[in-house]
Amino acid sequence: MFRSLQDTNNKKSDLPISKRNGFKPSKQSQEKLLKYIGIIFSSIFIIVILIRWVFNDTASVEYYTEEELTNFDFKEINHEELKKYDEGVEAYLIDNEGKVTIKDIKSEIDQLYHSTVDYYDLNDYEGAPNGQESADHILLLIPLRNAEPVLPLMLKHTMNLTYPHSLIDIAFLVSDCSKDDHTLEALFDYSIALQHGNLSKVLQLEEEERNRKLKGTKDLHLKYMNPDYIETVEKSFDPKSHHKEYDTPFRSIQIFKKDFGQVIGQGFSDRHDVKVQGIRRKLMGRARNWLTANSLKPYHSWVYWRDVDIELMPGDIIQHLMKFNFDVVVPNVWRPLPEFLGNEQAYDLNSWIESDQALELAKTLDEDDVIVEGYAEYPTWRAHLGYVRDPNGNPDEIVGLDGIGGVSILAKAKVFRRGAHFPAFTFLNHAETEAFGKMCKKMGFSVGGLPHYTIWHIYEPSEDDLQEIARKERKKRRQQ
Ligand SMILES: Nc1nc2c(ncn2[C@@H]2O[C@H](COP(=O)(O)OP(=O)(O)OP(=O)(O)O)[C@@H](O)[C@H]2O)c(=O)[nH]1
Ligand SMILES: *[C@@H]1O[C@H](CO)[C@@H](O)[C@H](O)[C@H]1NC(C)=O
Ligand SMILES: *[C@@H]1O[C@H](CO)[C@@H](O)[C@H](O)[C@H]1NC(C)=O
Repeated sequence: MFRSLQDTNNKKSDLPISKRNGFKPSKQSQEKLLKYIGIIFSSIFIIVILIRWVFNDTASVEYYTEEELTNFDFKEINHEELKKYDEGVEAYLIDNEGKVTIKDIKSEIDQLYHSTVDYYDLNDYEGAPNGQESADHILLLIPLRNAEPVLPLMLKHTMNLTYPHSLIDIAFLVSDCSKDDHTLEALFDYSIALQHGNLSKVLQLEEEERNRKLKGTKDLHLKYMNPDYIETVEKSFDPKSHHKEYDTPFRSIQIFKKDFGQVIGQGFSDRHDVKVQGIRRKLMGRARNWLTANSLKPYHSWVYWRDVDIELMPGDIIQHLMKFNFDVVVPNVWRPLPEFLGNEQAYDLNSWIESDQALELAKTLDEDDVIVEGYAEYPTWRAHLGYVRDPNGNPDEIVGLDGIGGVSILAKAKVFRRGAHFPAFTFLNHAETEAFGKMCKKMGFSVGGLPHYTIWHIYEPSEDDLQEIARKERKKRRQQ
């Protein structure tokens, strides 16, 4: 946080920031402190030399030799003892006697923080289509609920991002997890490993341990998936294919916890009942708004939203989505299916182009009713991004959208600064991300989707699918 301006100093500004008028954004506070210490020591040294020169009488003046000056301030430092204050920050406070005050560190940092004045010209953080070259800062936002089992997957994807990690701040929001779920604790431990640069090692050891326990048994449903897809997944997670910044820590990670009272279960069938969709989506909207409001900093140019449960996603997705220079843009989201169900399926039906039929339908509904896609109750006849997909289509093709899904959204930060959000109430008969798309359109922002650029959601077998698989297994056993 103290470094908020470090990487953006080279940006142009409209205001006359120059050495001449002395108006300069402040730098990191600890740096400043060390600088002052340096100045104090050099001043003492110069004064001592001056006094010696003026009086030419060394005996009456107390002074330090050059060697003492360069040595004595570090003599009393107990590095072992100081280590515990070093979780991510260097917190050595040294006074001009060379003494280290440990117990005051917290309050002094607070004082230093309150003594700084930061300046941001918000025109500098508009977001550019070649954001990597202009060193645009990204805020990566991930909401989580009962997500413990998918944390390793999600974090591997995070590390797989080739956008410079030093330009990415990550913020997680953990809400309403059940008693037996340890999302928060696990996320905390993994995040520390991630920032230490050894998360891939930690995950690898965990996997080896699990494989030893389960003796290499795989999930039954994998036998029924398309072998090509399974092979692609295996290749994608092969450590040999990691890019060179894979283990590089991120600029920062923040974890927030807040419960909103989600009463609906996080099981697949619970989540997909039409009656609960409206309530569920509004609660998700609240969660997303809390997350943006707490984590968006003035130096962010882009915000990238990700759900936890993605299985395959190109490492350069941020750069790819950026280059269209849309205010809001989403990829296509599909999921694999067992071969007996047709191999694959459009997953995210929340990204769509509005239709006359749906506008007519909305007129017949109550003001507070929420239309949800993919349910017989609401025949909308909209064009879904999911169904426009051609596997061999041009991944650079973009179409305008009205509603969008939340699995993977890249938006310019200014969209949120201007007040767009994820409605936790019914807005134009929609809620959450679909309402966000509609709201952005109404506010004059460009909203688009890439029909032929696809990321893959994990496949979680439904109760029906599991029963079908069990039936097939029994049949196989009978035939043996
Ligand atoms: N903070 C928070 N996160 C949630 C909540 N419900 C779901 N999530 C997370 O939000 C993301 C989307 O949740 P899903 O349940 O997958 O929502 P969905 O995408 O509409 O449903 P599926 O597409 O079926 O997965 C995931 O990363 C979840 O872990 C919630 O109540 N609070
Ligand atoms: C990861 O790094 C931390 C801090 O350096 C260390 O405590 C931990 O043992 C390391 N874990 C592994 C598996 O290397
Ligand atoms: C990681 O990124 C690479 C390069 O874009 C991609 O081929 C691979 O599929 C990604 N990994 C996963 C697990 O999606």
